Amino acid sequence: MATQVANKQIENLEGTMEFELALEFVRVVEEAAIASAHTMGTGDRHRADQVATEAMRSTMDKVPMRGTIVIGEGERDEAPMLYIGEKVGFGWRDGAKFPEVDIAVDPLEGTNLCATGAPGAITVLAASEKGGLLNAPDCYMEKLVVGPSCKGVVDLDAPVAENLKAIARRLSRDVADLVVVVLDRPRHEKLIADIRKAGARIRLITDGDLSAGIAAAVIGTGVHAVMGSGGAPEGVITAAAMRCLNGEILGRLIINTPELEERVKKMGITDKNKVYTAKDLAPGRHLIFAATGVTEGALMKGVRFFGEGTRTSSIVMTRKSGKVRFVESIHLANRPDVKVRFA
Ligand code: VTB
Repeated sequence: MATQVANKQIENLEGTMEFELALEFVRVVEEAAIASAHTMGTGDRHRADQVATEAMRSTMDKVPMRGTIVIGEGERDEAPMLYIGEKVGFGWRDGAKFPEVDIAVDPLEGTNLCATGAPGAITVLAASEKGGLLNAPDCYMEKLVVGPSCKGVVDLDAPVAENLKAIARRLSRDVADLVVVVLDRPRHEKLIADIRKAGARIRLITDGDLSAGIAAAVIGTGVHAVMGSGGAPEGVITAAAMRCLNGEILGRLIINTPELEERVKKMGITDKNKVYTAKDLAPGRHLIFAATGVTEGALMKGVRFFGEGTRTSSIVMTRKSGKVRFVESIHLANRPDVKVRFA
């Protein structure tokens, strides 16, 4: 009986988690974005990442939750904060009143973009009930991201030309009308050649396959797929976004050294060739995805400083409650002459 009551209590907390924490997490990504935007264009990517991490960490501690970082800045001994396993939020002090959540963070996705003032840098996190996000190792992941209409018709092992044909068919257009986003890296030389040979168009990006993935899952962005390898942790955060947008990510860890093989074994991953779907990577019933633009982007504007305040554009999505919210915030400076402007 006592456990039944306790289970019911946990269920209730989980059930309200999306409502209670969505806006709280917007605060977290906003503060990180403002901090890193101050370093925009300074050429110092480490500093940009550091200030985003610090801001994210300190804001997170004001959130009424019992949070655990499952994807973060690194292992405990290599990252001073937001390390894997770190407890965050003020709920831990007050016992079981607050929801227990797992959190995956990427305090600054596109550190180079921010350091050079290039478009597309974002601060981002995903959260779920306990166990709702795969604890992916910090290695590369082969990825294929598509929108809702292409779910189930693409295959990570199929030739690129076949996947493109399937995507084109589902989107009622020719392969030549497709735009595929690929990270501009030497390792993608063959992939790029294959996409070109198949007749599709390519948008090469220097960084930031996470935002590109979101663009691919949304109609009207002019991006139809993301292909190639990038970070596995970002793959999990992308998966959380896909579950909120009904898109799909297929991913496979690239385990190419004996050390990595050992590490994933320890993490309990037995099949290193497994192709993960969005649901495998972010299985949570309750999921929150929050991101703020640092520099200009396709989905969100960058941070704008205007003397008496700061303006930020964010997106926050929840899976179970099915909301995609665009949050435009004005953060007023504590000054007697403060004004709010609408545009
Ligand atoms: C970066 C970054 C991506 O993967 O490329 C990184 O821009 C790893 O790739 O957005 P490199 O080591 O080749 O830079 C991401 O962080 C995420 O997938």
